[in-house]
Amino acid sequence: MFEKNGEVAISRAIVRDFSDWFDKYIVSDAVVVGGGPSGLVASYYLAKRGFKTLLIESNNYLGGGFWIGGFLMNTVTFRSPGEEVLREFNISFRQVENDLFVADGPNACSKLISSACDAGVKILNMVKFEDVVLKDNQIKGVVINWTPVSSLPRQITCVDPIALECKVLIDATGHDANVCRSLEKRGLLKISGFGPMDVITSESEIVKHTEQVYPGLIVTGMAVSTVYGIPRMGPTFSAMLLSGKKAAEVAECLLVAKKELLV
Ligand code: 48F
Repeated sequence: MFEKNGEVAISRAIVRDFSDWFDKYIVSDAVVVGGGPSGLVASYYLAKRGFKTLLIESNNYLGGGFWIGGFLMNTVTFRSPGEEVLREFNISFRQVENDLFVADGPNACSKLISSACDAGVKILNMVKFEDVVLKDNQIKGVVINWTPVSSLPRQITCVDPIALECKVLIDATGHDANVCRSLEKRGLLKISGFGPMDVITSESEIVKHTEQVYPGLIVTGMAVSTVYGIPRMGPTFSAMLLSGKKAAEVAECLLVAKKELLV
């Protein structure tokens, strides 16, 4: 029934294909850290606009907190104008009251993942952002390692990380803001910590403050609330989608400006 390709051919196919594409992405236009809703949307728009985009996710699965809404119930909610982005990603949704919409988490999340892949985003899952590469007060790349390395006892995991180069880096690591934290611990960035829940304030402020926080570093999604002390918002997602979209626009402006400088 099946052709005769054996174990060696299969191992070789994996090693060659992975090494081939990974080699090409040792230098990228944009690296997005975190594959939750904001990171998926940001990387989708960047790849769609023709930028070489690498997404790094520490979990095996992508999607972050977008599979499940609040209280382990997988209905996800969106306040207007988030439905515009749902339409762009072909995600089906239902109106529950004026300007409030719901969708099924698994459907919405898988559509974001699939759209990002189809747009050409390359993905390193099970890979953890550890640190930035920083030269002349400018972000130049990321230091990464396989996720299991950090989960095993130190005596058997003295494994050095490797570094990748990028022109623009996006922190989409959610509440932890792990990329921004790596600057904070060197005294290069101030982080306020997110405030108590207030969805009406939170969503607008997060989109408004989706911006470059350090030369070459843009912050998006809930990481914005952590950096700027903005209230948390709980299980609603329009700001995640619109913040991801804005992060891609900000990144595009930086990438175009950098390209013009080189000409
Ligand atoms: O938490 P997450 O979904 O972030 P987001 O895009 O969306 C937040 C909402 O899900 C929700 C909310 C608002 O609706 O309150 O929480 O801002 O996804 C963050 C992703 O980043 C990954 C993490 O595994 C998750 O998938 N991540 C975190 N730290 C690292 C990382 C790291 N050091 N390296 C790689 N990935």
